[in-house]
Amino acid sequence: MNKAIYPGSFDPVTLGHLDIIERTSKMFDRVIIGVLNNKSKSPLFSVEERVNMLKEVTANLPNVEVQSFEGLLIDFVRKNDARVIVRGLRAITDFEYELQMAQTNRVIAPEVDTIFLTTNLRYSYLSSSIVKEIAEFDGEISAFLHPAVAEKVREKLTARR
Ligand code: COD
Repeated sequence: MNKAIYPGSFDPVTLGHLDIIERTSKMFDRVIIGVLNNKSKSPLFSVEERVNMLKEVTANLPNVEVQSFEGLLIDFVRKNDARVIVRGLRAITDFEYELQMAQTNRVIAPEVDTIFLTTNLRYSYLSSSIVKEIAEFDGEISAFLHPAVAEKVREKLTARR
């Protein structure tokens, strides 16, 4: 089976991520979204919340599955018996980090390749961090997020005040 892993923090998933997921789901038989549970960071949403949001917004894509992972990405890729990692590229600023990661992962696991999808121009400026900053200051976030995710961000920030 032709399988791809799309890993990330997804804190929270944006329309930019969703665009990459939809396009990837048309290219592969199966897409596994890997949500990093990074215990050294303090994300806005817990890993369970991020996984649940991703499940909700990808429910219309039958070949997409969502899992969390800890530790090395390559171990997660191997555990799922996949050979391809998908990453999104927005601008040259993403490129250096992405290239370093892809090359390092390839040394660790030569059987695994990383492929890059360039962002949809509509979302080329979009990042989870910017959306969280706008929401912190009560700005309008509905242009950047699925409505269900936008609602969860508002609820989370209201609960934290
Ligand atoms: N348009 C298109 N793509 C986008 C957009 C957008 N608007 N926004 C984000 N993306 C892409 C990103 O470029 C990325 O490819 C993907 O979507 C996910 O983005 P994030 O920001 O949620 O995820 P990251 O970059 O924080 O994920 C990093 C990993 C979790 C993949 C990385 O830290 C990792 O692999 N960690 C595990 C430990 C490990 O193996 N380390 C060694 C790596 S060499």
